[in-house]
Amino acid sequence: MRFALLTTVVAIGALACGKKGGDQTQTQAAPNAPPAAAPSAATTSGPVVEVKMTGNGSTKAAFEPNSITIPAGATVRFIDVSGGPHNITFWPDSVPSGGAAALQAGMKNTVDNLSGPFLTQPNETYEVSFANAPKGTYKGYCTPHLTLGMKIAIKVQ
Ligand SMILES: [Cu+2]
Repeated sequence: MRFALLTTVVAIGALACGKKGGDQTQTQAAPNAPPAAAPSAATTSGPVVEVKMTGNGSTKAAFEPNSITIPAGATVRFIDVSGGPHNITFWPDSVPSGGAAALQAGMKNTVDNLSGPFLTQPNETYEVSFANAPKGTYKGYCTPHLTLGMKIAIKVQ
């Protein structure tokens, strides 16, 4: 009787182990998922050009530099250095034909048409991908500081 009980316990133990093994196989399959997150890296493919957003919070605000030339497919990284909140908004009628659609695809979390989110934290960044953006000049401004002349011209070569 005692032996019979032991055998049963061992049998259940073996069953449990078998089940665990099956789970491990499933868990091992999971690491195949991370590569799916890779496409997010594609948004920053190509060269990255940095532009600082500066100001003193009242009378001065600027993109530095306020005129840049970038190669086709580049990404512009805007950095909130001081005097925020800042953002980047493009005048839809200032961009080359087809440029608005390219910017819409290259701008995340927009708050309005071709208008990026407001950066409030020091060193907070916002990237605009010019992937597939036609050559030409894209004119933009910072919504809170347009009256202070915070504008930028980005020329895509
Ligand atoms: Cu600003």
